[in-house]
Amino acid sequence: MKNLATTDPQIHDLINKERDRQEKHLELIPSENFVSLAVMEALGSVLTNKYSEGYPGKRYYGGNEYIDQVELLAIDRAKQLFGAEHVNVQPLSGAPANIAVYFALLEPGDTILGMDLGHGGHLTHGHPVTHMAKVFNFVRYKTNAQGEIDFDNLRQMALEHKPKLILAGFSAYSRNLNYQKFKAIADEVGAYTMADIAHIAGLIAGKQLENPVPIFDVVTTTTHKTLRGPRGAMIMCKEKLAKQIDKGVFPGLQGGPHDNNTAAKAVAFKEALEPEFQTYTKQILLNAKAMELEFKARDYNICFGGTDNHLLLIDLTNKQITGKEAQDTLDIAGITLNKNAVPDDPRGPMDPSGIRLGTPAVTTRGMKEPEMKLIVEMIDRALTNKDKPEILDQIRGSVIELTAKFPLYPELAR
Ligand code: DSN
Repeated sequence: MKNLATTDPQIHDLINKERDRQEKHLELIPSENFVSLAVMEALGSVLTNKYSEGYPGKRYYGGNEYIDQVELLAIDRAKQLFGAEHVNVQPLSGAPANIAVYFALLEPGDTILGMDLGHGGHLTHGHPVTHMAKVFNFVRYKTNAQGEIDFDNLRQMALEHKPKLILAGFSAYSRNLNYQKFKAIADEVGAYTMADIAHIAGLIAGKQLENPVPIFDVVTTTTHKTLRGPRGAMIMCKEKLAKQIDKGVFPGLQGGPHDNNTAAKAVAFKEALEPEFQTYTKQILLNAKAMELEFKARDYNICFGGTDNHLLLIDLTNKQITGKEAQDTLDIAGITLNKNAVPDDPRGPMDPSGIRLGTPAVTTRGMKEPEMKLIVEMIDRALTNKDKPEILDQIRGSVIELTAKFPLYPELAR
């Protein structure tokens, strides 16, 4: 980065510090991952210079002959990956993708049935603090005591509230979803079906989890989580909704697409179409299962009974430590995860009862089941010694030793 070093040494320095942080910490935030150098090169390319409001062949600016080809490649590859009829690759991130769908399909005041945030849902699925909650009438379902989605209750809620859209898909729910059951209930009440697969898109693309795209009307996803692409999102839908969805994104919500991100999405989709991506995503699941078993052996309370995907939500109430204390303690030890509410959490969101962690990023580094066992041992040791700086220091040393065996970007110039 010699130009950056000369022009802006402060930013150059901070980027290198962040790079070292990523290199020397264990990244367990389940929504984070490490992209390939090819994805990074596309992101840092001259495509960042272009304006291209509109869609391939129908732009409001000239000079889009190559950008059109980039966007069409991204669309074609996404269609191949997920078997989608129509794809819009322009959403800048997950929240605008979801907002574009609501406005594309619904009228203000319409009812949306989505999962409660505290039970693993997402802010953009109708949490009262969001702007969308002022525009649409969100009704929220929950998981039952066994950590399952109670479809009888969901059907009763659908019959009572008559939603125009039923939403499946979560940011802290670790079990498989029965898409056919959602679809049957939606059909009964005449609602659209929408899945937000942001967390599990890579696991679906890698053929490890069921794909809702052929079943649901609309499926949104970010591209930077298990899918291991650049920050951004996309919307997949049935052909009959294509025009509405495209208009919902542009001009309904966004301006010019970020063409460098579109190119990087295309690169990530190409990588995800390779057989190695299936091996990678299979290992994500094996690693999450290995963590689950090790946590259970150490008497940790895994919400929803365990995991079928890449993430674990852990209720720490029986460990006499809060989510925030755990996150802060693990930060000192070099292990990064996030505090998270657990179902019907009696504590507030800034210091909830749980932590959320996942395996996509450590799996990208090449770590496998033995390393997962080691990581859980380190987490447990840190949490049980949270007031002993010398122990946290020792764990920090072990983290540096472990991460050095699985280097990130060794060939990337500084
Ligand atoms: N922030 C993402 C996550 O961590 O799950 C979702 O928006």
